Amino acid sequence: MPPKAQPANRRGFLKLAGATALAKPALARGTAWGEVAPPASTPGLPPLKITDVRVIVTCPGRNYVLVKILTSEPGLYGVGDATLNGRELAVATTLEKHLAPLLIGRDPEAIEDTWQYLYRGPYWRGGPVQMTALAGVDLALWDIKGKRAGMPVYQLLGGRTRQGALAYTHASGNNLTEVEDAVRRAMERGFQCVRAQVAIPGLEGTYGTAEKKKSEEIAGRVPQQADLPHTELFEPGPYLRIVPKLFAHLRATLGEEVELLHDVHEKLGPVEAARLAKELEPYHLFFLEDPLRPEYKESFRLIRQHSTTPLAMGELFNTLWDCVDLIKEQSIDFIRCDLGHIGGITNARKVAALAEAFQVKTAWHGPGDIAPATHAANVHVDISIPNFGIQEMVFFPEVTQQVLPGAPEFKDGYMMVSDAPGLGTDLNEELAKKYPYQRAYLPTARRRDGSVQDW
Ligand code: KDG
Ligand code: MG
Repeated sequence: MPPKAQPANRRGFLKLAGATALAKPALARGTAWGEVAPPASTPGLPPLKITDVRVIVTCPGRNYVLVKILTSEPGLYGVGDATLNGRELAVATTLEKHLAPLLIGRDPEAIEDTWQYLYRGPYWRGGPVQMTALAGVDLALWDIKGKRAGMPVYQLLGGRTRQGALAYTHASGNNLTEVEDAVRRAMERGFQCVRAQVAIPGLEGTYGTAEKKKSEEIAGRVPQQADLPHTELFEPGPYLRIVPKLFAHLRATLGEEVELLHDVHEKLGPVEAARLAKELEPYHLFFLEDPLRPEYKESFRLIRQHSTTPLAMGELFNTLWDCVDLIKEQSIDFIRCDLGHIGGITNARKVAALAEAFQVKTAWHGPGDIAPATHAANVHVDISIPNFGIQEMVFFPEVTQQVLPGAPEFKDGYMMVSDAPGLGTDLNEELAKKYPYQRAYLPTARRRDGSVQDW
């Protein structure tokens, strides 16, 4: 016989209530909501749930990984970018096999809760693969929130602080005059700020200079034809001799007005980087980018002690915590994380707020190997924070724009984001199928003696 449901007297009832409370103690304290965050309580709107998570890997010109999150509201979905150049399938698998099952049924409006759950929940946190997957989810959720609110994401972040994001493009060449010509072309196109890279004499395919095409017309500089990595050569001596000559030439021929930048791409040691920063001082760079490997943050002090060339760092960082020391010591002037590799807008706005407190500006990574959704996210953050510095940009080829429409537009030296609700970017799923994934790697680099060098 089952026990009677009703207690015989009040004392018995209290006892039973107590027993129930003991059996579910967390519920009684209001902390046992379970795995799924509480339903949305936006007044006037029905609760919303994630109903499907689709991961699309496509190669319209180069490989991209997209995350499409569908919701219980018919027609309401968000698209995020989860591209990690050369490791696309690792991120796609993480999303499909590990994150998607955790997302189904959750409230897409609870972005911060979902971020914390996916970042801290698995115990194994961080790293480029997981943080890129997380960024894909994060961007899709901000896209959904904006669409639901009928607002572009920058409005959700506090509204405009500026009309557009000051942009820089790339110029490169095999010798000083080729670079000069490329900078002039960029200036004619409306750029006030240009990153300049030159080939190292005697070494094949220096970083940033491999292509023969006008660098500002292609999405990224890394050719993806080869299905195995090709190897470039690097030697610090010739590199350190040619780069100051490049900037002396550019200042002599182009004058002081154009803002010039240079990417070291984490290739140098501390003393070499300090020497380069010091020798570039007379040419007043807007910034010298990523002079050291991300493991060696303390070595930035040495560069600082020897030069006033502004420093930027961060495209290989994966979390807010990677940025903390450099920012709080004011060892850099620009933090340039990749929103697509540090977990999206949710983490980037914290990086920006931390940087604001220490007079550091933002310069988010904006190469061709992240999809238009991340470029749009960059600009939504850029135009809604007080301490924006500059935005790297590329022009996507026609085929990429057809599959992934809505990239921010370039106007008179600035990047403009659309006022469409959400991020303003989308994915043409049918067309994406026509461009299946192609195995491709970033190049690697070696010294002349055959030893491994950072690319
Ligand atoms: O995939 C690697 C590229 O994103 C990176 O080499 C681009 O350094 C880069 C930059 O500054 O755009
Ligand atoms: Mg770079």
